[in-house]
Amino acid sequence: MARKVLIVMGSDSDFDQITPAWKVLESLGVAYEVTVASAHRSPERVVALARNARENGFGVILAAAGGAAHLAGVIAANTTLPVVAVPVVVGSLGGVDALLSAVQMPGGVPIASVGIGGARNAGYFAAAILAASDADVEARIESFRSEQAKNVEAQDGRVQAKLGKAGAA
Ligand code: RP5
Repeated sequence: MARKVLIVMGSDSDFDQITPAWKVLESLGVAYEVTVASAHRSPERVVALARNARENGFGVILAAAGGAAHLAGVIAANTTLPVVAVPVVVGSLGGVDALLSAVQMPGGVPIASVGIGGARNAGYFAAAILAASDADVEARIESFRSEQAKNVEAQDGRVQAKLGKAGAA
């Protein structure tokens, strides 16, 4: 059975910033579930989600949080599934704190991270992780990439038309 993506946000205030992740997953036909759990406000819930994620059919976990953003690290400490942090823009440091928390994990319990506010790429990355063992998802990613490339060609056509020239390549 196809593996799902678990999307955890540290607070419902993260909702708008993480929404692009599941929009991408929907566009690629990847199953997902979304939940709120906080590493410091509901630590037992975070641990339970992480420990049960594999047997609940998940293949990768996205963890969206701002501030000290220890959510992804705590999840990773409680599962061997791949965990991807999504640093959220919040507070006086504007997401830099969340990014650094994610990419500076001490050795032994790794997490990956997208950029600040990188929910869209988090969706694509989660799909790519599942695509390593799911040919259907891989085919949909290929199809998306092909459409994206066609869109760039169309952009070039418009730019060349503005310049009054034919394309360079
Ligand atoms: C983090 O603290 C959450 O992920 C959120 O990004 C940030 C602020 O949370 P709220 O105070 O808005 O609930 O844990």
